[in-house]
Formats: sequence, structure tokens, C-alpha cells
Amino acid sequence: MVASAWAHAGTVSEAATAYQQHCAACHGADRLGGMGPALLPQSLERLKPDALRDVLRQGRPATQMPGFAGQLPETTLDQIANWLRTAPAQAPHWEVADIRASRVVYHAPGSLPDRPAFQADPSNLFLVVESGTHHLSVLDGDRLAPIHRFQTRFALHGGPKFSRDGRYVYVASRDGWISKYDLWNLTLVAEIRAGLNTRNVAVSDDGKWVLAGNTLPQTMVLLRADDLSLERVYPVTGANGKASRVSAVYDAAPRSSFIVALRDIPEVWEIPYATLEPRVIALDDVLDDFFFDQPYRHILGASRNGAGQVIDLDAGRKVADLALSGMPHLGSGITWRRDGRDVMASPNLRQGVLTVIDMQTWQTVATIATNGPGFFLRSHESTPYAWADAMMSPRRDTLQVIDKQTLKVVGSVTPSPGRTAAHVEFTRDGRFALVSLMEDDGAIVVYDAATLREIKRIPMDKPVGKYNVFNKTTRSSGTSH
Ligand code: DHE
Repeated sequence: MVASAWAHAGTVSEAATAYQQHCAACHGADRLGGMGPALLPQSLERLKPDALRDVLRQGRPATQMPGFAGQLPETTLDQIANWLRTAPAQAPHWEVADIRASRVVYHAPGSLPDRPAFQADPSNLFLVVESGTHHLSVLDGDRLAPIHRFQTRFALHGGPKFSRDGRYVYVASRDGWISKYDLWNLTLVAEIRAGLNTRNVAVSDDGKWVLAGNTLPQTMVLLRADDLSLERVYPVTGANGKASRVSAVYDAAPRSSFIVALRDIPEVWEIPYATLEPRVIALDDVLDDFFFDQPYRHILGASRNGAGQVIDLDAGRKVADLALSGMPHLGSGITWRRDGRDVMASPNLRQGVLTVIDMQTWQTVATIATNGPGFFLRSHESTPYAWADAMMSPRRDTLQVIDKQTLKVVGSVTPSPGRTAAHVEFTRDGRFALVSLMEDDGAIVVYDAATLREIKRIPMDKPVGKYNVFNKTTRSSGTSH
């Protein structure tokens, strides 16, 4: 062995030993997580190298994570940070028995009252994901005031998914935990860890099933919606025998099926509620980002290099190409009616544009220049405007307001200069627009949707997304589903 390889081996074993001494009690001897989150390369993908070193040195405020600066030498902390980015010697696995053993039932089905425990209109509640110290807040959408706050698992991602009556909500953490809350009783009902790294979750419109899509392991996990018990694990392997990570799972209510987008193989899967057996649709290209038309007949998809295509799910094939550039974020697209035709608009993660597409001809109707690349786009049936952020750009503090008829920018709001503002959701009646000020001492900033005047601020801990029960359960065309 050459000298550098000896040195590397020594470093690895020192880091591993330090991990077992100082970290394993909370994060698990196998790094799969415990009281603290999993520390696998996939779990740390989104944390910049400096941010990881800072957490090791200074800890995480308002959590059990202590800082090790002064307690461990700087070199050891750097070694641990590097070592955590490498795959464990034993490939992590998460089998049926692990999933089953992880399940916790806090309230058995049928054991809680069937009526809301509060005065607020249950259909105009908002759920806000606060990513700072990992909480969910429940807002009364009429009084625009919080009524409850829950601790959640580490790093929720993706939209919460509601049962049709709005009573239950299902959320997924990046660490693979699926949690079910009863919003009428304001309590956690059950939890299960479906994977080690999870993309998102979908709930069947008939209220029976919850489907989680994983990147680690490469599986989909079907749960019973009532108590989150495990029904089935689907290994995700393509016709060519190659395994794939899941990009996302969606509930296609009008088709009574789930649709599964895959990350590494050119296939889309449809899983009808009736059979629960996947129907595989072969594609020319892998899709990374997707949008469904309202009937869920078509998928508008884009690969990471920006190539766009339209898939007809009934025919099971591509029916059109889309003229897209940059990195369109079709998943955040919305639709509305303009001059008697349905149009779809999508933000772009790389370019300061919104692309507007005719849903009949699949041609681009307009390209609207914005302040910069953005993540989310939102509207509501009762407002003439769509709201777009520019959170991937230096103008991340400003949202622009676009007239859905003229396709012109007609206004803007800057809740706090220099501080990131993004993700809008409207009240049930579309009168107010709630914007996230995504900072540690952030807020939900409420605007009058007609005058763009600020109405109030509700302090929150790094709020990311917010979700209105009525808009979600009625599948408003101005929001995500
Ligand atoms: Fe998301 C939804 C993918 C990074 C906040 N994001 C989704 C969905 C997908 C997705 C497929 C739809 C799932 C659903 O709602 O069920 N997101 C991705 C990525 O591939 C990407 C770019 C990289 C990654 O590591 O996953 C990514 N997402 C982010 C962020 O950095 C954001 C801004 C902060 C965060 O918390 O991670 C972020 N994503 C969100 C939010 C939604 C979301 C708030 C739900 C939007 C909604 O309104 O429904």
C-alpha cells in the first residue's frame, strides 16, 4: 500500500471511531438515524460542505444537536464531515421487517371524535411547513391566525396530502418517515418509516392507500391509509433490469390510479387502485419534472437537460414535444382559462422566464420575462393574477404578479428587502395571498390579492410551503395537487 492510501485508511478509521463515540447514540451506529436524522450521503446531499462543518462545530439551535468545537480537534471534525459523505462499508438496507418494526400507532382508527375540536372552518385551514426547527403550523384561514403547532420528523419535503374530506393529512420527511395527522383532533395518528431517503407521498382519492416513493432503497411502499400498516413493497426495476430511484408519486384521482415518475429509467408507471399492479409505459427519455393536465390524461414532462415531451397516458406514448429551455420547473406549473382555451404556465429554475403553453396544441403561447429564475407559481380561480418568485436569483426577495389575460407583469411585492420570499397560497375564496418569508425569523405575510396591500404578518420559523385544505381537496387549478 502506498503512503497516501495508508494515511487515508487511518483517517477513515479515526472518523469512524469518533462517530461511534460521539454521534452514534443519536444518529444510529449504522448512520440510518435514530433520535437524530440519518447521516448517509443521500441524506446530506442538500447540505453544503461548509454548512455540515458548521453544524458539527456549533450544533443546531433549538435541537438536541450539540456543537463539538473545543471538544474534538478541528481535524477530527473535518474528517467526520468528509467521512459522512462516503457510503457506509455495509450497504444500508431497509426491508419489510424494518418498515413494519418502525410503525407507531398513536390513535387506532375510529378512536377519535368525528368532529373538529375547534371553532374555525375546517375547510379553510392552512397547514404551514416550518423547516427551521421542523414544525407544522395550522392556521385558521378566516382569522388568519395560528390555532396549533406540531413538531414533525426531520426535513419534511413536498406538499402534504389531504384525505378528500380534509380531515387527515399525510406528510413525508426526506428521511423516509410518513406521518398521518388528524386535523380535526389536532393530533398525530400514526407514523412509519417507509424508506431511508424518500421523495414524496401520494394518497388515493378513495381514501384507502398511501404510496411513498423512495430513492434509498429503490422502492415504492404501499401503506393502508387508515393505520399506515404496510401492504406491499414494490422494487423499482425497469424492463432492462436496471433499478431506479423514484422521482415522485402522484395520485391521479380522475383515473383512479397512482402515477409514478422514475429518475433513472425511461418509464412511467401507472398503478390502478383496483389492481395495485403497475402498468409500465415506456418512454424515449427519462423525465425529471412533471405536470399533469386537470383530467390526468396527459403528462407534460421535462428531463434535466430541459427537453420537454407530452405523454398521453391512455395511449401510453409520447404525442408531442414541448419547446422549453433552461430548466423548466413543470411540477410547479398551474393552469387557467384564457380566451376560451386552457393554458399552463411553468417557472424556470435556470432562466428568468415563465413559459405559457397552450394545452390543446402544446405550443408555447408566451415567454414572460421575470426578475430571475424561480421555484413556485400560484394562482386561484377567483383572482386575475398569478404570483411568481425569483428565489433562485439575486431578486429572491421579490414576487412578481402577472395578469393571466394579458400575460404582462402588473405588480410586485417585496415583503422584506434582501430576504427570501416565495411560495404563495390563497385563502379558500381567493381574497388573500399568503407568502412565505423563508428565514429563521421569518413569517407568513398576508396580502390582499386584489390591491397587493400587506394585511398582516404571522411570525414563523423558516416557513417553506403552505397548503389550504379547500384549494387542495377541490384540486384548484391554481395550486399543486
Ligand atoms: Fe421540492 C415539492 C422535487 C428542492 C420545496 N419538490 C416537490 C415535488 C418534487 C420536488 C418532485 C412534488 C412532490 C409533492 O409535492 O408531492 N425539490 C425537488 C427536487 O428535485 C429538488 C430540486 C432537489 C431535491 O433535493 O429534492 C427540490 N424543494 C426543494 C428545495 O430546495 C425546497 C425549496 C426547500 C425544501 O424544503 O427542500 C423545496 N418542494 C418544495 C415544496 C414543495 C416541493 C415547498 C411542495 C410545493 C407545493 O406547493 O405543493
